[in-house]
Amino acid sequence: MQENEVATRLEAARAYARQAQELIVSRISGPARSLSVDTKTSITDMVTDVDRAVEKLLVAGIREDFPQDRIVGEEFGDDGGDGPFAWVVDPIDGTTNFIYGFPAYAVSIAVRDLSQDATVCGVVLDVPRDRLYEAARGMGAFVDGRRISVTGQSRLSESLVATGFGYAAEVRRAQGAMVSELLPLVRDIRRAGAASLDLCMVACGELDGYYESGLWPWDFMAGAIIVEEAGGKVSGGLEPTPGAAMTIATNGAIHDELRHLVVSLAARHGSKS
Ligand code: LIP
Repeated sequence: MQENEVATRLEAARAYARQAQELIVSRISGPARSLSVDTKTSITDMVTDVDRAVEKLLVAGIREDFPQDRIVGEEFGDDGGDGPFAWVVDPIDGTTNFIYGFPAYAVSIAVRDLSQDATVCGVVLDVPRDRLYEAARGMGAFVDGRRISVTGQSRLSESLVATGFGYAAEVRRAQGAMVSELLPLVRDIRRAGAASLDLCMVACGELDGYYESGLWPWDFMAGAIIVEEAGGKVSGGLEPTPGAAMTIATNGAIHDELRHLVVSLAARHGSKS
């Protein structure tokens, strides 16, 4: 029964993500390209009319097909619902990239079973690369239907590690200080600008690890189940589970070492972990 409920939602999530992709692509194709851009928490934190239109599209689809389910989105917050499942959606993760046309932004959709307080399936659609990542608990992780898995790298010094930065200047100062100490200890650092895609890149072996403080549930929930189902590990820093304080995702082999380092650097530089 529960398995069926998850499979139905995963299938629906794929369809919603494809509809969202169509809407996004229609707004950036051809000579008519025009975005209306507002700012949110700071001048660096932007949102467009496309983010809002995509979230409305996702919410309308979910509401129609699963009227009892709860829905939480980045742009409009909690849409209500009192069923046992909750949808956590980011209409465009990587909005800054989207605005600039930098090719790293995604539609991210996670489904949670509230009775277990756990994500049961997730979809991340990388719009510029036209790749659909997905996972359901216990079923493995896939990109465009092909199974994916994490790297086997066990040395942090030979690991490619991604991170990201928040929007507040003070937070960025601490994050920058941390990354400057981490850089000499790893193979290299990447900052692509879309947390959901950083996680999928860990899942499919394009990165060995990733950490970031200050993420929201819609940034990481879908990507996190994709990493775990690809054989990787996801945790917080001091906390067991990923969250606003810290999200760490790796191939598993470097997890403890990266986590230990990130927690101690965060403590030293007054950042959250
Ligand atoms: C953004 C991320 C980015 C992260 C930012 C922000 P948005 O999401 O995915 O990688 O560093 O803090 O959360 O605002 O583009 O949906």
